[in-house]
Amino acid sequence: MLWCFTECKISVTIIRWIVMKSCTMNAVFFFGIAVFCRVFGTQTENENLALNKEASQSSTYEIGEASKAVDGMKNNNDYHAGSCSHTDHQYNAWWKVDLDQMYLITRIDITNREDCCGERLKGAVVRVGKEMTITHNRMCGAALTLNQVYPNPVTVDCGGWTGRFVSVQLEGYNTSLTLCEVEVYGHKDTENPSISCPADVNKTANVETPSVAVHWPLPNATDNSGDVSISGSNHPGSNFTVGTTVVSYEASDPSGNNASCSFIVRVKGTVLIKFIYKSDLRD
Ligand SMILES: [Ca+2]
Ligand SMILES: [Ca+2]
Repeated sequence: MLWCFTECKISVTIIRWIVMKSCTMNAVFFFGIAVFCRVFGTQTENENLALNKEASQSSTYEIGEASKAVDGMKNNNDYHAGSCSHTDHQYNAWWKVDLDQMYLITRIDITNREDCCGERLKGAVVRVGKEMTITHNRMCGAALTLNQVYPNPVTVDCGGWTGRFVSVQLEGYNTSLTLCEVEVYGHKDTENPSISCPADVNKTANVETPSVAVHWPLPNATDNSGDVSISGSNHPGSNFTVGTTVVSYEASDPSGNNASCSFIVRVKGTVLIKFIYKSDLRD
């Protein structure tokens, strides 16, 4: 055993720990708690990404500021202990947290109030996405049923959707939204999409129509996030003039990871030869 330094990347902060490390086993012990992590690796799935992040809500009732749902304390048996968010009684009450960065979100644990009124969470819709306007983001499953809001925590499966904003909203209900804690788990997406382009295309044009429309199938692109967009330098069906053109495509995922591919469009020219018969000649 040796005393040495190891760094573990946690969210956007690199915390330098003095640890007792077995340099042969790459096992790290921190104050007696065994933690295994890769040096400069990504954060673990056990990190609550929402903890102390910026939260907001549609309105605030008494001491129930939005930040109380991400303060790391639950106290779900006593709202007056001051660890739960609480909106006014209103239609479509909402709460959201800004995670600062995009993450692949696997699950969200919601701690519901248990000293009273827990049934108010029935019908809550959880959304994840990149948009500040929460209704533009994807729903994680269906609205919560009465059976789901007990017992704590209420676990919502987000299926790995990518997002920066996580929201809870009582869509279509006229009541208060109270959340004693919202924990968000997932990880950054560091994986590039994959994309494959079609084969090169060869076409022929002639002197009377020096450009020709060229068609090709769109590239296949996939990503671990299940969400990939494609952009290209040219569109299928575009006119190409005689010569060689490199057509390139780029695939992007919501976290900004990219991949590209290309293929070549070759257009050959032909000479139009007209035969003039002797009988057609005139003096
Ligand atoms: Ca709390
Ligand atoms: Ca990706």
